Amino acid sequence: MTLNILFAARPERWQQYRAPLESALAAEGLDVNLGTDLPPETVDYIVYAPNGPLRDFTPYTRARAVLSLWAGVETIVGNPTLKIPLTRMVDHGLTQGMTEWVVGHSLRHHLGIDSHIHGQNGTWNPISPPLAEDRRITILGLGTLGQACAAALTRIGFPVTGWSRTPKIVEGITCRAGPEGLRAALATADICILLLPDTPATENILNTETIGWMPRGAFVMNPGRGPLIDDTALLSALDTGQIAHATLDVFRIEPLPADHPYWAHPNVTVTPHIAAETRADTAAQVVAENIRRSEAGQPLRYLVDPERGY
Ligand code: NDP
Ligand code: OXD
Repeated sequence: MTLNILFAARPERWQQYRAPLESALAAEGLDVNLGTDLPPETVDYIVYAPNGPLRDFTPYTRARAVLSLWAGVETIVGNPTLKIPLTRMVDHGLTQGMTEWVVGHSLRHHLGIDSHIHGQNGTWNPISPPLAEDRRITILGLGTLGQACAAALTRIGFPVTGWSRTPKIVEGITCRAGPEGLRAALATADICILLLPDTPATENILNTETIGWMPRGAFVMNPGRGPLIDDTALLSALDTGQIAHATLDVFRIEPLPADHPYWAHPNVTVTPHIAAETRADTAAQVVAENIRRSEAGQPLRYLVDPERGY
């Protein structure tokens, strides 16, 4: 049977994904009709990315699942017209990219690299940075990406604490969980990395009170989602020195408006939502495998729980 698969994303994504999806679906032994404009009542699966044309899922009466190309699903999970299973993206390229971004920016702050890049004024100032074992890192969010980053940072020698919604045991790191575990997790956050999803429970998780729980002069890195941070509280903590520097990849409004105070702040680094990009080749394989599983009556992988919102 030929499966009708709708690709619902921004037009430029179609150019990027068409060939990888076609070959990954064929490799799974699936006979498909893949397109961007199929009659809704004929569609069997929807491959989805934010900012595309699809808002109303009601006409897709036959569709069996929506497969997100993004790990973060906050733009779709609360859509009241979505009544079928939704999967999120878990993909090697995404995980490896995030690990590299997190390790790179952590080492920048840990080693004080900026002072050598920007401080070449003829002064010989041989102050050595501490060893990794003396710089504590806390990762808020201990899922696919948080755990991968924790493993990489631990290998370098950083003592890592992770915080999640449900209790966990992860070898080599200190695990804290739930609202009652947040204060202890932040108390050792010389560097704090946000890898939480954007849900009602995580909005403004870094605010005036919780930033105050962190050691003075801590570094904040947010590759998670913009709403995790109360921006006013962060700017004020940067001004008082409670936070030494914030490296931010994600924002409430993207692209970050040109007049946003983050751009001009000397202790903020903005990266344009590039911490981890879904790579078409590997992501297409994840999507194809899930469609094959669904057709074989096996459970979908990486299912989103609409109640939890991630
Ligand atoms: P996962 O779903 O695998 O992990 C989410 C983690 O957050 C889990 O450990 C979960 O806890 C924890 N969590 C969720 N809600 C709470 C809460 N209320 N309190 C405490 N912990 C909570 O997601 P990923 O690791 O794959 O991705 C994380 C986020 O990274 C994505 O949602 C997305 O927003 C962002 N992202 C950003 C990218 C970028 O380029 N900047 C690229 C890809 C993703 P538990 O384990 O108990 O469920
Ligand atoms: C994602 C992202 O969620 O790129 O995949 O932010």
